Amino acid sequence: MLRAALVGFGSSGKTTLFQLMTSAKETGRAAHGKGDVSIGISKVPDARLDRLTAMYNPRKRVPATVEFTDLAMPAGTGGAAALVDVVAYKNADALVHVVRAFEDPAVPHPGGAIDPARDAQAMEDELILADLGLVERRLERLDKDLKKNRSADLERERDVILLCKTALEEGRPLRALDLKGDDLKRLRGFQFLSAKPLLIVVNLDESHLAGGIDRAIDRTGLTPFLSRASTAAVAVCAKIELEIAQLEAADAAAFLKDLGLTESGLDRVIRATYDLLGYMSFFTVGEDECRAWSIARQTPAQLAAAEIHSDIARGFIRAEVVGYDALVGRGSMAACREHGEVRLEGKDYVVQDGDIINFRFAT
Ligand SMILES: Nc1nc2c(ncn2[C@@H]2O[C@H](COP(=O)(O)OP(=O)(O)O)[C@@H](O)[C@H]2O)c(=O)[nH]1
Ligand SMILES: [Mg+2]
Repeated sequence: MLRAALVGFGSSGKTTLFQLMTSAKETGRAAHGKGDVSIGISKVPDARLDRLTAMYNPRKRVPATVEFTDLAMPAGTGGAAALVDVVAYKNADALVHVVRAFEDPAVPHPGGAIDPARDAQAMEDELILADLGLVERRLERLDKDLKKNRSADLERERDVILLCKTALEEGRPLRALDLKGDDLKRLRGFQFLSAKPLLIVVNLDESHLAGGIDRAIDRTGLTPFLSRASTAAVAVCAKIELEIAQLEAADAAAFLKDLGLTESGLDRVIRATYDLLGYMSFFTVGEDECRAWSIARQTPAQLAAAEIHSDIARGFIRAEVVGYDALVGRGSMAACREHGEVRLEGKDYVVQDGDIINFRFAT
């Protein structure tokens, strides 16, 4: 499951967005989570799963999920430094920075004037500082370990950490580093905050929507920031979209249309997160359950099987695969079989978006 963690300055709309994404009705109370940390689950909207469910009429329809974490962050500088010790932030696949663009005299901004570009950079600086702290702790430990036991692996780790240190000292986030193979794995293992892909959620006023939501982002001054590596943006009007999300479906659709929006805030934020991380879905179908699974693009079949269960990956024999369009076009798996459209693929087959897969495995 994909995990996203919310960051942002006070009163930017983090908790409002969290509620929008997870339908958590109350503030400050979590389904589970410690202290001020709230963790909630979003169901990934997917029209293809709806279609498959209509075809199979299964007992259960199980969408893919994204886990969101919200934390009441200490205001001002140092807010991010506390995050490096919060498990849900260390483990997150992506950071979602809620940047305030809405004006509301009743809700003062801790930084004074409303300035999305300033806030984006200020949070970046905090993440970088927090990671520098981690790097220094790590280096001390490594130096001690290296004195006891010089190994090639430790030496390489030290090289990578030093590379990170240089980048951070120059004000560059680690997501911009171009590491490969084992070095990239090492970097992931360190769980640095500035190494995580960054989705900027621009929290707008309704009035900003005139002329289209995409143009609204251009007007915030964030464009140069967004050209950086592994950085993307999506705009929401968190407060009003949360109100809309609590309406009946037909009313909600009408209100969204009035705002010039074709999709809900939940849909847009999840789609942007998937695009940023290069995620896609495959499906398992049957009378018992139709289910969507999320994986990174370029995932081989055996690793995709592990998403379901490690036993299926371990005992992997073959993947029976049919494309979504073929299945929906023919109307049944049997018809696809008759037309030779169900393929038997090996463990290295690269799973495609929308594949319907039945894993054959030995127990
Ligand atoms: N006008 C307006 N107010 C908002 C919007 N999003 C959040 N707020 C309000 O701003 C205040 C702070 O929001 P909250 O989500 O708690 O921010 P957090 O401190 O980042 O978690 C609350 O009173 C929200 O209702 C928005 O898009 N427009
Ligand atoms: Mg909050």
